[in-house]
Amino acid sequence: MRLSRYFLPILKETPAEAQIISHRLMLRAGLIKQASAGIYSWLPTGFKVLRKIEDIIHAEQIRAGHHPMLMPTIQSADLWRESGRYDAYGAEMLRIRDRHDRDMIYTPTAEELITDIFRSHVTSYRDLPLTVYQIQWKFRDEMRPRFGVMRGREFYMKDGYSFDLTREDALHAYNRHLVSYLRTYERMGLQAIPMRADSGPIGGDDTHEFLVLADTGESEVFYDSAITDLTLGDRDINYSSTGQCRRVMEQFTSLYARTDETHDEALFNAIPEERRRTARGIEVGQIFYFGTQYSDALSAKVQTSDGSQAAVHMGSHGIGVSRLVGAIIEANHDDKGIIWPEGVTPFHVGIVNLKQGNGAADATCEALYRQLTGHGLDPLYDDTNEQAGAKFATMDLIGLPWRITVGPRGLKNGVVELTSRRSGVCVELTSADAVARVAEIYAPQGMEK
Ligand code: P5A
Repeated sequence: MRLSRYFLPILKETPAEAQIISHRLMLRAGLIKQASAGIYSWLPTGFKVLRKIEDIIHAEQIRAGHHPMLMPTIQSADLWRESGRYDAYGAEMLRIRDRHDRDMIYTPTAEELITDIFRSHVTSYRDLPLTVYQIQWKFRDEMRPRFGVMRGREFYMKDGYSFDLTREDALHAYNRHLVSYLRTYERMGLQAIPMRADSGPIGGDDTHEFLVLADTGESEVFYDSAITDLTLGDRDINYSSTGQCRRVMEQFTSLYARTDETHDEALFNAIPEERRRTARGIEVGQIFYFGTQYSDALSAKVQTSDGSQAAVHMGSHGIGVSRLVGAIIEANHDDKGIIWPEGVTPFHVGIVNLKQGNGAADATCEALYRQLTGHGLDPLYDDTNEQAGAKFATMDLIGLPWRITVGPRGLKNGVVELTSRRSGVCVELTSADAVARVAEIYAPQGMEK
């Protein structure tokens, strides 16, 4: 993309209404614009990041054997009355009346609708296990929408639903989700710690939240510092292996890590003092096992091998897709702006032309642009007539992980500069080597897809 043709509405001033850094940076870098309280438009650069996050989620869900689908945002109140949640959900649920005076709702979650689809089509234990998911907008009329996309009213969520014949199978689905979520967050450059949590209005016995540590997080968390040493890395996971998923799950959940809702002072104090940590965290996902709560209420049964009818065991699993954009920025920024992890960056590399209109500089930038694009990369070329300082400030603010700087002085020696946004380290190399280096940096991600 050429910046002169792009829509990147950068704000010079820090918006007064934004209280936390990610919200400020999202507004300043032209990622979002508030439409009304807790409701945002996603401008082109923000939308690119959102799509990158979605792509990672889809890839990891499909790898775990789950099927993508899509359900409507507006639903009839009838199913919610059947489950008992129409009244129970309270003021957070946006209730709408259509022209025929029928009660409708804007979906805050979709357990009811998916259970209705399930009971209409699945009648035999032979069709189990089954896990489907969607990435769809949700609405919760939060009392205090705040911190930008972190606590929105309209927000984008991955919501998955699993159906199993037995509790044992359902627990495998739970563990499989826990493991696949760890990989999903790691690919976004985040460490999200699974913590035992409270189930709230979703219900259920077993639930873990995934928290990214950040000072601005809304939850208070208590954990054993040893947990932050754990990573999945490039461990090969066989998602159909009950034993392997359980072992990884146990490894990541055996150390103490809880939110304030489930915190147990006595257990916490049993951790060696030097490893006890109290911090704040952003909840970027939550998984639930709730047994037959919804299948009993909505009569979702299958025929078992002995011919009897059994209510299915269910779980649901959520990732806060739009919230993740804010969470990633909270965890990756400095005083100049955002520092995108490579997995979610809106553009792979920025090209800064220090002297627009200089023949050699223009020609080198054009060639770089062509060659990077030829490698399947997505560069952002600042071809505007701004001063060098302003161009650097823009690149630093929008946070592309790599920048190639081209100027007449360097070109006299046959070199351009390649700079890492994160470390600030800058190397001089030929433009061909710069292209090869950037292509190499992104190669492993290309292969994962
Ligand atoms: C799981 C999927 C559920 O709704 N039902 C379907 C279950 N879980 S949850 O924990 O309530 O939400 C899942 C994730 O969505 C994000 N989230 C939000 N993001 C932005 N603004 C909000 N108001 C908001 N509410 C929830 C969180 O990341 C949460 O973990």
